[in-house]
Amino acid sequence: MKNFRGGKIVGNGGRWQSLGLPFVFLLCISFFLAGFFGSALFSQPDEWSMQPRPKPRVLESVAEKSTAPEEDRRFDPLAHGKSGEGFLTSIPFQVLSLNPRALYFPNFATAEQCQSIIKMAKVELRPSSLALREGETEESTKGIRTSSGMFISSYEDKTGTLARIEEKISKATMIPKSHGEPFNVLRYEIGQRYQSHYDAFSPSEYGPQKSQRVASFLLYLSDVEEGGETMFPFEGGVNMDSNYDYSKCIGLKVKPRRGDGLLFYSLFPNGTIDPTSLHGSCPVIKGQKWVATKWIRDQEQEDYYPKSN
Ligand SMILES: O=C(O)CCC(=O)C(=O)O
Repeated sequence: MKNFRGGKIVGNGGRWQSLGLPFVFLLCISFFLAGFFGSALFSQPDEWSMQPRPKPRVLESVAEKSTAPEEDRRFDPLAHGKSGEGFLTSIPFQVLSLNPRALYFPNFATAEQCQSIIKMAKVELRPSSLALREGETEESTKGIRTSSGMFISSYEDKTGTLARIEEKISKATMIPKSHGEPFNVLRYEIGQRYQSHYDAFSPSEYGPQKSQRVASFLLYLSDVEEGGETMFPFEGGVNMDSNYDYSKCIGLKVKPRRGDGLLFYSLFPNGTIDPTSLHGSCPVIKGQKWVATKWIRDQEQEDYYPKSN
């Protein structure tokens, strides 16, 4: 039985006293060292927590899982065809959704490129317009798309910025540049939005089409403090009832970040419209949103090249 009295342990401790002070001292030192090294071992930070977290890349994750010998995993370019390239291109992307097919491209453009596009667009902005269905008028569609915008072709940009972006979009989509409409640069101020809609034109609503929009590439030119997300309300096949309210801001929401890209396909590989490609822009709540949209068609655009006089 032990009693605590005056800060000293008293009781049947005669056996320890007989072993002597040096022994007790050695025992204490051994406990201390065992505790110190033991805790250091268990709290050892791993390789990942020591370094800044690397950005995940799809190709890297495939390489990590590979069981092939090291030599087989090198990314060496091959002999290329007449229209090919002798180097590898890396455009990191994330699959955001399969219904619709939507990919996110972080840091697709530089801050300087974004600034340069805003600068050239700013002076030309007009209220954005809509392609009207039969029976619709400007009056009846008021409030659906409230941003300002302008159109610009890459050949009109003497800085070459748009041509470089267009080249990269064409690599990411593997659709020739000449299938792209001019860039539609948009500015959304507080409260402005684009209600959910399809970029492809259904012939039953818009009449026969000479060419169709296959995909859309959005390049975000600014961050937005709050709101302004690009939304896909039917993503994954949800919310698809016939009474859907197109002004709602729900579903998969993509937050605009300067320089990032978003690609989604409006058509299935068989050429029919993917109903889950319905999308829009949520209202901006705080800040301003700038975005450059490129609609990509299944046919070459007649006006892609400048008219020679
Ligand atoms: O601004 C957005 O996020 C969407 C733009 C859009 O839907 C369009 O330009 O078709």
